[in-house]
Amino acid sequence: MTTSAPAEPTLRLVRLDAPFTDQKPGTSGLRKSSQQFEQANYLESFVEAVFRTLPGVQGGTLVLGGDGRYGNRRAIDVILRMGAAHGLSKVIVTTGGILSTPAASNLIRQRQAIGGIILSASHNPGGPNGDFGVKVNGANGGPTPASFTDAVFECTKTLEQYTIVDAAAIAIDTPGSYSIGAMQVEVIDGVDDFVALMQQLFDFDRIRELIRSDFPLAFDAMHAVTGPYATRLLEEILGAPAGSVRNGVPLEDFGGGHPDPNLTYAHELAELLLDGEEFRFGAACDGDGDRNMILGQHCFVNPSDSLAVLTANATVAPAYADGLAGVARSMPTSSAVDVVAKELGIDCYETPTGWKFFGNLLDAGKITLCGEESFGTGSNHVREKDGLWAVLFWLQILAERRCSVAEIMAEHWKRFGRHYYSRHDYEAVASDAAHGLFHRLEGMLPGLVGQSFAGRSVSAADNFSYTDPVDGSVTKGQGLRILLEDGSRVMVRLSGTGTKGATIRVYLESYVPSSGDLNQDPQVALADMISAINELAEIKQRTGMDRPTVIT
Ligand code: G16
Repeated sequence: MTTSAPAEPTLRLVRLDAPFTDQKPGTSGLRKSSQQFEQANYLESFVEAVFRTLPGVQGGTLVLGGDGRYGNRRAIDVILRMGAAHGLSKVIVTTGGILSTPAASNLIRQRQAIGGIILSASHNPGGPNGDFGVKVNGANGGPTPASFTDAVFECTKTLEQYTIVDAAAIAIDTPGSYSIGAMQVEVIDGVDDFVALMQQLFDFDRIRELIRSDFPLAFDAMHAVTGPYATRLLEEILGAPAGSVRNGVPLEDFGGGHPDPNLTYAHELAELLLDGEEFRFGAACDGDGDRNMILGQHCFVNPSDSLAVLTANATVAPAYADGLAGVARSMPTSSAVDVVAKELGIDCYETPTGWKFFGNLLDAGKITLCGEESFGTGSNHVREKDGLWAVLFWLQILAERRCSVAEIMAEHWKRFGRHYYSRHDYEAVASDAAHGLFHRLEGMLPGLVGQSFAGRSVSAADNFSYTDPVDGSVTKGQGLRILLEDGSRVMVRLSGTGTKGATIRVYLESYVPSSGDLNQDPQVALADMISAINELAEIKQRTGMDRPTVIT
C-alpha cells in the first residue's frame, strides 16, 4: 500500500467553442469511435453533464474503472480530476483501471457509492480505430434509467463550460491511497470483492471436484476484462489447469479481435468445442465481462435456452436453493424461460431490450433471475448481467448433474419442448436504408393481422410497448413484433449499441413441443420464417446484403 502527498491542485474552467449535439446515450451508455472521443473536450463534455445530473456528487463516493480498452487510462485521469472539481469526497479506482461491469455493480452496492462510471464499449472492438464508451450506473449498481440519460443528453446540448482540476496523474497500477485536493482516491484490486461475492453464491467445493475430475475446460477472455477474474476463479481457486483461460491478458485493442462472445467472433473457441474432442465445457465473455457464451462438446447453448436451463436448475446453487421469486426476459429473447416459469408457478416478465429495464423488478424483489438473447444472464446478486456468474452457474449445474452440456439440453427440451431461435444481424447498413426498411415495415404491421406469414396466420403485429409494473413508466417503440397463431414470433429492431451506420436485428422463434422433432438445425427449423421476413421487409433489396453479417 502506497500513499502520496497531494500536490495542490488548481481548479480550471474550460469554455467550449460550441456544445456537442451528438452525445445521446444508446442502449447502454455513450458509445462512439475512439476518434470521436479523442476530439478536444468531447469526453469532458459528457462527464460534466453526468456530474451535473447524478444525485449526491457533492461529498459522495464514486466507483471508476473500465474494460482496459484504448482510452481507459486517459479517461480515468480526466474523470478523477473532474470529480475533484465537482466535490466528490472519494473515488474508488481499480488497479490498472481494470473493472468488469458486474464487478463495478457489486462495488457500488458494497461501498454505498452514489454510482459508478464504467469505461467500456462492451462487445465493440477497441483501439485507436475501434470504439470507446462511457456507462453510468446508479446507486443501486444498475444502469441509469432513461430519465437520467435523457437529462444528461439535454445538458450536453447546451453546455458551455466544464470544470476540472490540474493535478499530477495518480499511479493506478498498485493498490494505494491518494488524494487530489480534498478528494480521496482509493486504488483497489478490482477482482477481490467479485471473487468473494461468487464464493457466497456457489458451492466452490463441488465445482472444484468437477473440475479436478476428468473435465477439461476452455475459457476465452478474448483479451478483455475477464482475464484476471477468470484466471483467479477458474485456475487459482477452482483448480483448472494453467492455460484453461485463453487470451487472459487484457489488451487495449483486444489483440485486434472483436470481443463479442458468439459463434462468429469467438469462433476459435467455438471450433474447439463444436468440432474437437479435447474439451467438455467452453465459455467466453465479452469486452466488459457482462456477456457470456456457453458451449459443451459438440453443443452450442443458445442464450435464451441458457436462461431457461438456469431457471429450471436454479436450486442446485446455494444462493437460489430456496427457489426463485420470478424471472424476466427481454422481448426479443425466446419464450423458453416462460414455459419453465409456468411449470415452477412463478411470474415471468417481458421487458424491452436493455438491462436497465430489469432494475426495478430486481429492486422490488419481483424477480431473481433475468436474461437476454444478446448473451446476457444475471440475478439479483448485482444489477448488471454477469458473464462469469453464468459460467460458474453452469459449472455448478454440471457438478451436480454429472452429465454433458448436450445431455442437459436434450433433457430440457424433452421436458419443456424446444424454442427454435435465431438472430440475424445486418451490421453497418447505411442509416437511411435501415431506417427506411424499419419504418416501411412498421407501417405495414396493422394490415398484416389475419394475413398469412410463413404458412401461418398473423395473430398480432405491433411495435412493442412496456409499462413498468413497479413505477408505471411507459416505454414505447421497443421493436416490431409479428406474432403468429402457433406462438411463433418474428421481431425486428435497430440496434442501440452500434457505432457504424445502423444494425438491423431480426429475431426468429418457433416452438416445437416435446413430442416433436427436437434435433433440427435452427436455421432449417426457421427457414420458412426467415424467407418470409426477408421477402416482407425487402431486406436484400434495401440493404444490398445477401446474407446476415452475424447469425446466432
Ligand atoms: C447492451 C445492453 C443489453 C442489450 C444489448 C443489445 O449490452 O446492456 O441489455 O441487450 O446492449 O443492444 P442492441 O440490440 O440495442 O445492440 P452490452 O453488453 O453492449 O452492454
